[in-house]
Amino acid sequence: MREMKEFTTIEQMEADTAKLKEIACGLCVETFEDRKAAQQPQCKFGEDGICCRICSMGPCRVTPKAPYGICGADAHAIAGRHYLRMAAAGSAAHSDHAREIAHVLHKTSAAGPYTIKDPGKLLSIAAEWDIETEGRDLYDVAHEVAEVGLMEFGKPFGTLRMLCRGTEERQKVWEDEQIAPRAIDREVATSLHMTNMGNTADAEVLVRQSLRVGMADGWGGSMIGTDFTDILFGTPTVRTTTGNLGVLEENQINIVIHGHDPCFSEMIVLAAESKELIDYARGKGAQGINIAGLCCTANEATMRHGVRMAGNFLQQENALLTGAVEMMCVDVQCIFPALGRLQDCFHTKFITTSPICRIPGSTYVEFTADDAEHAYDKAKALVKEAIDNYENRKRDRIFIPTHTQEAVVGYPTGQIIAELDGVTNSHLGDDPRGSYKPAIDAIKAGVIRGAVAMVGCNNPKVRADYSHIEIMKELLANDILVVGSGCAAQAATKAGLLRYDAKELCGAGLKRVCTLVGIPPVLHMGACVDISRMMLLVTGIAKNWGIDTTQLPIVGCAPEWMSEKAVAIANYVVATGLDVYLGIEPQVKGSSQMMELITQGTRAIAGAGYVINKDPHELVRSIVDGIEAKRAALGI
Ligand code: SF4
Ligand code: MSK
Repeated sequence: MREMKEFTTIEQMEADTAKLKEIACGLCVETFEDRKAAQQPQCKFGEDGICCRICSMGPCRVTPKAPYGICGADAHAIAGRHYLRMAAAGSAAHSDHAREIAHVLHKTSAAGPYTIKDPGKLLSIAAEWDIETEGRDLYDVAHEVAEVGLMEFGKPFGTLRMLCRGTEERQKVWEDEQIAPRAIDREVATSLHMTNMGNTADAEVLVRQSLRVGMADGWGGSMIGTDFTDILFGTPTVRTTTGNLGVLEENQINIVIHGHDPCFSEMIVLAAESKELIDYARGKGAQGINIAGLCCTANEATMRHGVRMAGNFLQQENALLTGAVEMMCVDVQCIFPALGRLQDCFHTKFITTSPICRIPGSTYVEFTADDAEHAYDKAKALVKEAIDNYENRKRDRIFIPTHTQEAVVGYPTGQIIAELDGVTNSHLGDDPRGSYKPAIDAIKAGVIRGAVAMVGCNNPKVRADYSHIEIMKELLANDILVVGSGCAAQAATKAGLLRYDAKELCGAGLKRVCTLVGIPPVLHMGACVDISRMMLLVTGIAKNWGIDTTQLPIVGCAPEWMSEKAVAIANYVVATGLDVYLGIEPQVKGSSQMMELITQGTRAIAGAGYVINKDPHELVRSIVDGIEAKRAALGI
């Protein structure tokens, strides 16, 4: 019998990080741990969300002695305004990423370099949006779909088109509660306007707008981003890859792609596959070109090309510290400015590519949709530059950790349902998969007790990846299926939880499902923007069950979140009717009213709210209890 490969423990990951940290110390360069230490104690007013610098009469800090800012704003208004600004900034980030993808879609042509990889998805969105397709050139249709998508950002009237994908009950909630988003940009601008000096000071109204601007992300920007990315680069399919820093290769040209927007990294991946450049690399003494990913660009590229994943958010400095990276090529979001200084100690070329993300110390090679026709040539030039840089490696400074894990990735919504449908239909001669019934039956029967969307980042406030991994393992043991995205999915990758044999960690019911269907118990759904896929998955289950999403034994969990994007996400997940379990407290603790609104108040609006607990073991117990309470309410 084949022996099962060990799972990687958090201690093994930490030992690797400690060795890389020693290298940093030896070179007298700082890492996030040093900077975190230098920031202690972190400002309590900021932590509690009760420092306001929205106008230049401030900054105003709320204390028992001074309970109001100069304008008279109280702690609830100040904390509420900053919370809404976080949600608006997060929504803006995801949505602007999507806008860039829409512009690239608008530049597609049969001549390339950007072509249509999923014409079926293009045609189905065209049909959904009443765009004529009969007898038309595919690229004409693509350009019109892109234009209609772009109108969603700034249209003057109506609400977002994709809201009609929701359950009827949800659509009514969104309409009745006035949280149905209008144009994406309008919700972001309205949020900034509402929080501008001298505007909304009512915390309840600020929380309601947070839900609305979050919805503009999840059912607008992110959903458009995901769908258009699939049209451009293909809807992901299941494939096997490898994860953790050990994917960097001692004898190959290592190019790390990092960020979120896959448009340029797709070209880097294609360029690195060209025979011309592989031969060039061999001519320089390397065995090949190894593309590895960080953060969500890794998630995008792995789902479509099997690109190996070097790690998540807090591993970005570690990747450079291996001394084995010829080039780190970044696009947007979650990129440490520290990389600009760190690269000076190594031969690594740090390349920024987006006007949205300019970092001192980097070399800027601009990529925008306006210049899409030259993207492949630019990518080739960069890959060649990385190859030329191989000879500059400081070989005495190389340390590549050895831990790697296999990972099965690429489960978009349709794939998950088709796989689960395989449980009952696998005996049939043809393959009529796609019914939600087996998935629903498995939940009703209790073979699967429920599901958790594990999402979010790393945050140095807690032990990196510990909460992700501990929570996921305990969920599996309780027969709760996990779908993951973003850095949470990468934590699962590093630990080995995306392997088929991770079913051994499951309770009897989930293990049986994984065995019958042939899936890992943690399903990799993609990047942060792909949480929109999760919203469609729960919506599909609810519709086919004949209930609303808020009744499902399905919740979201972000135990190590840090980004403003996570605030936007948490808001749209709650607005979709799913409770969100957080391991990091939102910065509103200084306002009892805000704490009550985000944990209880939203339940009256959307039927869901936050549960916050810094202890991962207590948090997972409350998730299990929450799921069991939903089951009891359904009588299953
Ligand atoms: Fe102070 Fe009010 Fe200005 Fe905020 S808006 S800085 S509380 S005066
Ligand atoms: S990369 S937003 S640290 S998930 Fe999407 Fe990871 Fe969070 Fe960035």
